[in-house]
Amino acid sequence: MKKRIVFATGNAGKVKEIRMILADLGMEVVSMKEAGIQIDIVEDGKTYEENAMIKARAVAQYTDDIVMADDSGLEVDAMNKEPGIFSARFMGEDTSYRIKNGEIIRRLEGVADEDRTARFVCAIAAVLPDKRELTTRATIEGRIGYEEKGENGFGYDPIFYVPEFGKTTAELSEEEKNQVSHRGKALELMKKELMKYEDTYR
Ligand code: ITT
Repeated sequence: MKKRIVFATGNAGKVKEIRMILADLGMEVVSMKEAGIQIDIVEDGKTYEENAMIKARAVAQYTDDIVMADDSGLEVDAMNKEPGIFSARFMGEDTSYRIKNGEIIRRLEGVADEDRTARFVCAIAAVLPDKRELTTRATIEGRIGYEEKGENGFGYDPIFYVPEFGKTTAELSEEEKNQVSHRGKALELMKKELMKYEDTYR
């Protein structure tokens, strides 16, 4: 029987993007909650890859489906690459992104355009039904803007300006963002990896 993909994330913004990016695999993609797996996972890794694998392994204990997880973050060069792996926890997990984004803009007051460089990083981890493990990583380079712009996406998207588009990732359509984003590119790499292991899930 064809396996489905259980995605080990509780972030609704991620789930929406991931579903769209993985659609052409022709496999059912469900969130851990939709799969009936409700567990608290302590993300105590030191890298995006470690944290992604911690999440994927935790959920893989409860299913023989393919499990994938995403660990991602925003690195602001003028803030010593913070918040980085602590992006969700920056200023507290429950603090609104209006406040978090406002704080980053405030910390960059007086910083010139060329020094406002930043990147989104995404690591994807997968645990296959035979418990083999895979990871991929990708980034998108941009700059921190001077105000929030755009309504699409989630999290830090309204302050992440992509020079090639002349827009923030919150002003891009879903399709546009997925084509160039850290998550889009890391998942495309994961799809290629998965093809090599087709025997273990079809
Ligand atoms: P899960 O662990 O349940 O997947 P999370 O939101 O806690 O959800 P992370 O630990 O990977 O996920 O934190 C990533 C944070 O980085 C996320 O909450 C956003 O603040 C930020 N982030 C990552 N990708 C982003 C994107 O595409 N657009 C805007 N912000 C993003």
